[in-house]
Amino acid sequence: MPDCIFCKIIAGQIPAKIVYEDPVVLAFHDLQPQAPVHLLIVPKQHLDRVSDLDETTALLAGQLVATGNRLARELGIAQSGYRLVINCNSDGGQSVYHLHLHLLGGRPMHWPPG
Ligand code: DGP
Repeated sequence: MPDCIFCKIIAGQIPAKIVYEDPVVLAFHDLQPQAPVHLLIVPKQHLDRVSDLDETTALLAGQLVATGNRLARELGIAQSGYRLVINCNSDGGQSVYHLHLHLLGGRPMHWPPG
């Protein structure tokens, strides 16, 4: 998607602090971190939002979560705990319309998030 900021990061057209890449997903530091650990895990395939997942793409959700789990272990926050978040559309707090999973950790999280 030509105007998608995360597609541009995936294509290497704009910089990001990339921490993990495989043929399906890319993980990088959030530009506006909300916690000591705040990574974004995105599928390389462009989907606007989580509600666009269907039977042909649903496995991507598992790959995002599995990558988040592995990165949490590698970053040493698996034991203390972490949060995996996917925002959907405006009321859900989504601001970038390329499906992404937030990995947040390194401090206690509050609930409800507000
Ligand atoms: P969301 O609100 O769920 O759509 O989260 C989008 C996140 O993306 C938000 O926490 C800020 C982050 N973000 C926006 N633009 C950029 C960027 O150009 N680079 C990086 N690394 N993160 C970005």
